[in-house]
Amino acid sequence: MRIDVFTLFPEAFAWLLSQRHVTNAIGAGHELRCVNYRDHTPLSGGQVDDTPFGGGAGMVLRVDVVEAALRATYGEDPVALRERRRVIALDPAGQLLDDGLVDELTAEPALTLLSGRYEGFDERILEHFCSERVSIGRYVLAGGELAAMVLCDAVLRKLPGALGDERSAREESFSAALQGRPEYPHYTRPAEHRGWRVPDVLLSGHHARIAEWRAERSRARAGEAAQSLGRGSGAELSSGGSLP
Ligand code: 6GU
Repeated sequence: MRIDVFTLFPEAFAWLLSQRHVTNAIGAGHELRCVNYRDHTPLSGGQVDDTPFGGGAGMVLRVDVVEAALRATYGEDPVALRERRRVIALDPAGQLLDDGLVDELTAEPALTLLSGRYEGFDERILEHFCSERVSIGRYVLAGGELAAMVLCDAVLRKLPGALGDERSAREESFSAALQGRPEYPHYTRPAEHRGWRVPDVLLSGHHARIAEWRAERSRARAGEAAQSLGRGSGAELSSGGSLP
């Protein structure tokens, strides 16, 4: 997997690049690169954005600047690039990121992420250079960098070898192994703290009963989560979270 993140703030990704699952993934041959739009702008003074036509607040990332950065990186017309590679704009109004989409992206050989800043992208970037728009939730962040990092984190930790123990990514919240439901509760030592006891079944060493208890707790949590969203069975938690 190779992920290229286009951003005005590549230094923001230093923390992500220092994380164990990311260094593990990179050690296993995967790549995470940042490209600064500003390094490729054809405009003077490092200009990358401009005021919106028609007036209004904020600044808009320019289409010519994004084209130059994509061309310099891939050596081809970005209109052709998106036909053979997923080029994802981080956009609060995009498709909501969930475990299913993360799995789909993890299976790709390469991803390109475009972060916007200020008021976002010139619409022609989205229309002509991107294969899709992805959002991490229905709220607005000041820029796409945190959203890009969320996506990278979620994808990279699923790559073989990224986590110390492969089981961590298999049987976790929203995974197929748990039928899309939230994960069961975990406990560790001490077995009792201020009178709060770990459920006896977990101390029993009885693997079948433990598995049954975990499945039951996972189902119960799906029900609670569904109720807090004010709707049905909890199964829809796994299916994209699109709101009515
Ligand atoms: Cl992808 N970008 C921004 N700027 N805000 C967001 C988002 C993305 N997803 C949720 N909020």
